[in-house]
Amino acid sequence: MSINHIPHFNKIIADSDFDGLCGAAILKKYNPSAEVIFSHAALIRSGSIDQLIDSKTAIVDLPFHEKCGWYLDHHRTNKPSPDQLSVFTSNGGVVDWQPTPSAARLVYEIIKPYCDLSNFLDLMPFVDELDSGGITLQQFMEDNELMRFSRTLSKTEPEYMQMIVEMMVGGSDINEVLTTPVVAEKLAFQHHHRLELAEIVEKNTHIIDRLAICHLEDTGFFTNGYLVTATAGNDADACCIIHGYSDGSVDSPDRPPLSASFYANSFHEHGQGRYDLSRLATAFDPSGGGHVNACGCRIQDPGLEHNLSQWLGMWQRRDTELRVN
Ligand SMILES: [Mn+2]
Repeated sequence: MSINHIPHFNKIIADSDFDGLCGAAILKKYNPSAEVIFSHAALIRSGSIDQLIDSKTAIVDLPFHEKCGWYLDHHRTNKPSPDQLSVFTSNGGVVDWQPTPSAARLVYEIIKPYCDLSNFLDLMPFVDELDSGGITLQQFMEDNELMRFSRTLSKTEPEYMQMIVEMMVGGSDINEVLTTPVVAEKLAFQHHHRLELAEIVEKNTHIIDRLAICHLEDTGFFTNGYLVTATAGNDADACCIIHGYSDGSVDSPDRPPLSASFYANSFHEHGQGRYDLSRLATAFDPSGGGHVNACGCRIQDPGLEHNLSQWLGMWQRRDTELRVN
């Protein structure tokens, strides 16, 4: 039996980051018998997990999929079109899309009236900040346990992710999670790994016309935008990170394909909200997208050099081509 407007669901498919993890854990706290599957935007878009999605599936913090039953998200480029929406809802689907700072926040507000979510309370502001570029330079440099924890979350660690979901469903707060031995061990690793990564990023980043370009392709290293924009400091308004492998594929989690991520410099006073970076992410890859300030795509034919030089051109014409009104 479902309560009020909350649809029946027995499966939760969520993004594999902190936002997706919290969104999934909150939904599972409401319905502990639901199965949680952590996925990734590219896997939804490529159709690789179509067979897992049915009308009892809730999708959180990921691109829209017409076969699911309940779609919850906050990404601007994922908002279903009016046509998609009317077809979907006439088939019984429910859409909760709001431009909240995090998808977890959206889920939290929906579930809160029906379920005790007090163990999530302390965590929510951080998840919002992290997912919407609200981390300050000071917070970033401090690299506290929550920052480190966010980097331990990955699609390549399904058992670890499930363990954390189970703890949160069981009522553990974030401090209990962080002090669990297996988590604490990963936090220590992340502390050291970041020092190493910071060196790699510094060595592989160059700035062209206030765009910091960081080449991590084929290095085995990955980073979010914060480390690159912190490295670039006031010399860049945004960054473009190239990662993945020249011989990678969306179906091999350990060896993803060549991709680009774009982030506005959230540490810079006017860094955010000025330019719509999602226009870069969707310029060649129809399945690229995300937020105005944070988005990504896969490198498309004829290849990295071409894509990158075109993006640079668009960036150099940013006041006409990317400017947000
Ligand atoms: Mn999100």
